Amino acid sequence: MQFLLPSVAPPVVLRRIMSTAKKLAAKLREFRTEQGAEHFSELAQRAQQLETALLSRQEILDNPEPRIAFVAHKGVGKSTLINALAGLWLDEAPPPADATSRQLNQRAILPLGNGGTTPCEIRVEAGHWEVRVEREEVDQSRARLRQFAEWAWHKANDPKRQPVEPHPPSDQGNEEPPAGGRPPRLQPDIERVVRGIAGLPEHSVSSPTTGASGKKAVPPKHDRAEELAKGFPEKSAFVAEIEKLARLPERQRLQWLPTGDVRRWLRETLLNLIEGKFEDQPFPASITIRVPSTGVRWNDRDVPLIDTLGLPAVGSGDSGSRPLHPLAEREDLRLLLKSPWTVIVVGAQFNEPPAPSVELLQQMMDEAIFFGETLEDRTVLAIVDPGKAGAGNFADAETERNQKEDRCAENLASLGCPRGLGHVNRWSVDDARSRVRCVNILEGGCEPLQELLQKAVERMTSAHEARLSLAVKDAEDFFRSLGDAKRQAKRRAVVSAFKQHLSPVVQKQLGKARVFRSNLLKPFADECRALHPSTLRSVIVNRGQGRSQNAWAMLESATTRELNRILAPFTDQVDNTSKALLSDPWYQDDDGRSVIAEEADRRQRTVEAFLRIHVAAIVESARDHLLKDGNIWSACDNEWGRGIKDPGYKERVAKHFEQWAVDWSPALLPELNAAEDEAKADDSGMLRSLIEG
Ligand SMILES: Nc1nc2c(ncn2[C@@H]2O[C@H](COP(=O)(O)OP(=O)(O)O)[C@@H](O)[C@H]2O)c(=O)[nH]1
Ligand SMILES: [Mg+2]
Repeated sequence: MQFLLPSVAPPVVLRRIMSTAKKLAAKLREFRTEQGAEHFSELAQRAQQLETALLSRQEILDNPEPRIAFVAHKGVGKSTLINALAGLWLDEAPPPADATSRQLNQRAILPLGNGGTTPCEIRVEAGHWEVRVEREEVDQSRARLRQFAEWAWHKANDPKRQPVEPHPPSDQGNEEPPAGGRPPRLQPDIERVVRGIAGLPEHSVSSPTTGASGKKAVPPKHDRAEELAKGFPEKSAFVAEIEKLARLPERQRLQWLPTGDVRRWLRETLLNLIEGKFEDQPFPASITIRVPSTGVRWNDRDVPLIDTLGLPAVGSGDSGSRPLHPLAEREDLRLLLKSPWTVIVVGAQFNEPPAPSVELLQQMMDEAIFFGETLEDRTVLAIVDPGKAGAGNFADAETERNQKEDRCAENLASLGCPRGLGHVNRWSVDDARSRVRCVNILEGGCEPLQELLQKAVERMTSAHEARLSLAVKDAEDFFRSLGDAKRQAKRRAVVSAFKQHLSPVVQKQLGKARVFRSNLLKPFADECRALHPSTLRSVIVNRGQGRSQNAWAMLESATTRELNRILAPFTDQVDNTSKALLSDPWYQDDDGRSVIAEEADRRQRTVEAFLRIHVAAIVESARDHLLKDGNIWSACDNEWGRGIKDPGYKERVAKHFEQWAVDWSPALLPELNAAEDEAKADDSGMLRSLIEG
């Protein structure tokens, strides 16, 4: 059954935002599914988040179905407020300001007060007078019948067995009876329907005669269910009998239309429904009534009001204790309150507001993530004043109401709203104050309440619009900075590819470099050994002065060759890595090419810096060896005797070697410092390890 408001055409500005949002969402989708998206998974993930935000907020605004749910413990006054808003009085005019609760209840169309608590939620919508019932799942109704039958059978036939009473207030009537105990009793509102449907009503429940005091009706002397049960020695036979009496399959009626005085007709119909009196009624899962107006308007329409199934009454059972998590077993309420178009009116009693709903507020705020990002924008607090204001130590009623509102506002602010979504700015007491109203419906409280609710619907709508605008802005920012972000993603990918490809080469060549440094003259010695003795002799005899094949030329070419052998693999690997990356289509644009070129260049410079440092070290150390280490020369000395002993010869070789280093790597010394700085800044640690190694 659909009783939703038709979609309301949004104003021009909103329409523009919504069409922008649609385009952006499509663009984001395209972006994250485009070719090469695997290369920037972080960006794609961000795009996905932005798309989800856009789509979900858009969807909310595409289907505006505002409604106002009244949530409170039983007897706080939900139904009374709704009855007053929608003007549901038997004689149209509200009762006089000095009416007692009893008079009020007798004139209200909605069942109020003790005995008027309903077994399901009641929705009030604008339209032609009508009552509709949404039926409960048959299995659920059957389970309720069975529980009732078992309870009544035990009460009649097994009175000595300890009853499981008082049952926990959260009990919804579908638990297994504990072993050894009497099955738990159903909640009174539900038992009332079950009895009605089974044709075994308790005589006192049909007339709600008790006032707001919350006192229970006097128990009936003869319980017909109990009497009937006495005739059934077998429990299962009694259960079957109750099921037979209830005739669940025959109960198919879902609609009631007015006859005679519509207002009286509606009141009677509702009372009969909640007492299970109609022969053809199912067990109601929810009741929808249509009346001329709900009293709250938005966009030229009436906003439906929902009277939710009350939370367990407070103080009636175990000395005023309230469950810490009132929504724990109320999936129905959680879903209703989660809906982004539900304005939540939390009801509080006048005595000590926001009690008894403090825990409810706390739980809602604790679970703000579950209830969605606009929870606080949809929540208001109504303090129900049943005519008590001004009776205490206050100058007048107005002062006392104000004081109660302040108290609730402080309480709301102290909950730390808005919660859960990374908000920095919490409500001030003033912010919270605009969401609290103390209402006495008999003393002109109706209009201010309507105003409060209208504002709440507007606040809720603008919150949704603001959130969509925010998502649009985020998506626009994303695309604005996408060029940079993509370039950065490319850079990160390139850097890590180079690092990955170079590090094995670094490890290997580092080993070679160490070996070389520990035995600098080995290449030279190898070179000498490769020469024919007569050639070697001529090299030495020329005393290092000839143009070719003299000793220092050999030393230098051997060192150069060794250095190249160590360094070439670095350079090759830098080239290979560049080529490999460039073969990937993702890098085949200006950005990609320049990022790779930059990184290759940076790596090449790292290698060169290493080279310079290494050469400097080699020269210094080789020079020492050449000058001081007699062993190097002693073989030559022994063999040829001449010239080698001349100290000037060694000096010339050493000097020449130094000059070689300068030629090989110009401006060696200043570069050395720069290379060291570079090493410190090198993120890969390659140069550092090269130097320190
Ligand atoms: N005298 C008086 N009684 C009120 C007023 N508002 C609510 N009540 C009584 O408080 C009780 C609230 O019950 P009800 O609205 O059924 O609470 P619900 O269980 O939350 O729906 C009823 O008996 C009302 O008559 C008021 O302004 N004046
Ligand atoms: Mg009620």
